Amino acid sequence: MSQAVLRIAVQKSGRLSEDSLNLFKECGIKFDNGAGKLKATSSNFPAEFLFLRDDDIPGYVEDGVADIGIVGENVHVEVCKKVSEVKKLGFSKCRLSIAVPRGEAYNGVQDLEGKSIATSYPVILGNFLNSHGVKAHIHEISGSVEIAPSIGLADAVCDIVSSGGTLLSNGLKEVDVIFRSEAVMIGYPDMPAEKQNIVEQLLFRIDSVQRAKN
Ligand code: PRT
Ligand code: ZN
Repeated sequence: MSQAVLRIAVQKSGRLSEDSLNLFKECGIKFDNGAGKLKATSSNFPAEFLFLRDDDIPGYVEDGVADIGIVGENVHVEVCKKVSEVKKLGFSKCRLSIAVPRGEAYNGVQDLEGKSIATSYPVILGNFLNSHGVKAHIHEISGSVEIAPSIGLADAVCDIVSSGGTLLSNGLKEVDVIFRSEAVMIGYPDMPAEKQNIVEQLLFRIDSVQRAKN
């Protein structure tokens, strides 16, 4: 009988990649992720790594092509796939915030009534507005969201903020934090027992690494 191998989806290159790879390395899991590689098999742990765009990871896990994956909680919640959050990982922390032009007054979410808001996160923003009974036009764009007010595309933006530097350099101010995010491990909900077992071993190692740091 062939031994089960856990397929792990990680971001190929971006803000999650380095910390994701370091996490596995700190767990003592060896693999070769040489430049341009899309797949790597560990030499000392029953795991195989798939290097993908972060947006594609929840779908791969939902389809069972990957068993687990690492994404930002913002992506996990936005895409609403049938995958479960297995563990919060504590890195790639950021927030999803509303920002308006610096010179404009903002006294609360009700000020967004009737306004147009540019975002790449229409689901999370829509839920936030609904929960406050505010009706606004959500303008979905996939990138360079912060430029929208200055080119007349929207009155406000809802985007990921980390240092705040990008908002500042685009003449915007952060006025409401609507979601706080960090990297999370997501998993296929109906994993066979032998793969579940490998996930347990991995989680045990991650816990030890995290405990040693605190
Ligand atoms: O290519 P691929 O699709 O895989 O990557 P991506 O470009 O979609 O994602 P990437 O690598 O930028 O981000 C991956 C994840 O990192 C996000 O989903 C978040 O969970 C998390 N993260 C943490 C961030 C940031 N910090 C961040 N600062 N994601 C994006 N930003 C962007 C933000 O969109 C804005 O343009 O950085 C800018 C703001 O940064 P500050 O520091 O100027 O506030
Ligand atoms: Zn992406």
